Amino acid sequence: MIDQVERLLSEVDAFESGDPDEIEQFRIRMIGKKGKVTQLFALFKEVPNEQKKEFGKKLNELKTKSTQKVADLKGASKPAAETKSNLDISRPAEDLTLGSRHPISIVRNEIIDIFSRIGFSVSDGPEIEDDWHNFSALNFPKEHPARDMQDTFFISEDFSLRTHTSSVQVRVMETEKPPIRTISPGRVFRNEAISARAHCIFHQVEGLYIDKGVSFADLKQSLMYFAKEMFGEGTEIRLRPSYFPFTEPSAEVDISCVLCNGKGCNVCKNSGYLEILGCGMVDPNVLENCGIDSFQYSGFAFGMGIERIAMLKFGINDLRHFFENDIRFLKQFRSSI
Ligand code: 2NL
Repeated sequence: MIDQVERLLSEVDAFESGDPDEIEQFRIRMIGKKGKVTQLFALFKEVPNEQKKEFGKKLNELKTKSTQKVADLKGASKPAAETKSNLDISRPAEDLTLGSRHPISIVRNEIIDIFSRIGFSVSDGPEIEDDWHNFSALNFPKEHPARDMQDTFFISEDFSLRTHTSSVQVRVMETEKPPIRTISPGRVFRNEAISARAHCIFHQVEGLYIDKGVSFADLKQSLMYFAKEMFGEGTEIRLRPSYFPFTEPSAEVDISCVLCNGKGCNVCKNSGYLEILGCGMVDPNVLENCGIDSFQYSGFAFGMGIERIAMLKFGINDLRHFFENDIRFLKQFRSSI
């Protein structure tokens, strides 16, 4: 039995490891509750009397050496605690886990970037608006359905949540002199049932350009530049006549389908085109309402839903994804702006 203790002692001497799991296995085998040391202590009474002294001594040695070995190896396997004297101030910092931008922010920033390259500034305004800035100044007739409770969130008799960011541009026209070249991105609110295609809160960018001699050709050229920058050089645009209370003439703008390049697929419903925005020449009544002489000045304006642009750009088929903040959706988007 003394031989057995001696073999274990040389095993302890020889054991080396930096792996915490291996060290723990060794500790359990030697000095664990059912380990070798415990087993051998239990056999003590069976040792012949004349060997008891030596056996006891060796066994105690086995216990202390094993305990010491485990403590030494465990200490060495842990990185030394950083103290003031060994602090490495040149060590690169640990990686920060970065979040990512929301796809609506990515597309909004890209729209701002594109229009700022052709001289547009960014304007901001309140989300709670009075009737004048949201409707009356923009030529909405008194009986227009948009003024109805069904379509607009009213806060009081006189105030509502803005239904478009044109209200911001009315404020710009009232306070600044032409030339005016500005876009207004922001949240807008409409009293609609939530579905894959509609939401009661969404995001818009409206644009306004007022100066002497601004024409429909300027409007077309600016929107063609935008479409090509946003969706690629090969993108074509098409204008269809439309109606808005605040522009005359008005048009809706389509781009050649981003998926089939105009050949026809199920996204463009075989038309080859996708609608992206509405636009027109600012109605002279609107200019006059905002204190701008409509005989001297003309202007164009346009409005687009950021969600719609983002859905086309990223191939997203349900508007509700933008508002649910599911991390599996959000983490797919990366951007440089
Ligand atoms: C759409 C259509 C449009 C405008 C917005 C505008 C603003 C002022 C004066 C005249 Cl201050 N017009 N904005 C013009 C035409 C269309 O938006 O479908 N938006 C999502």
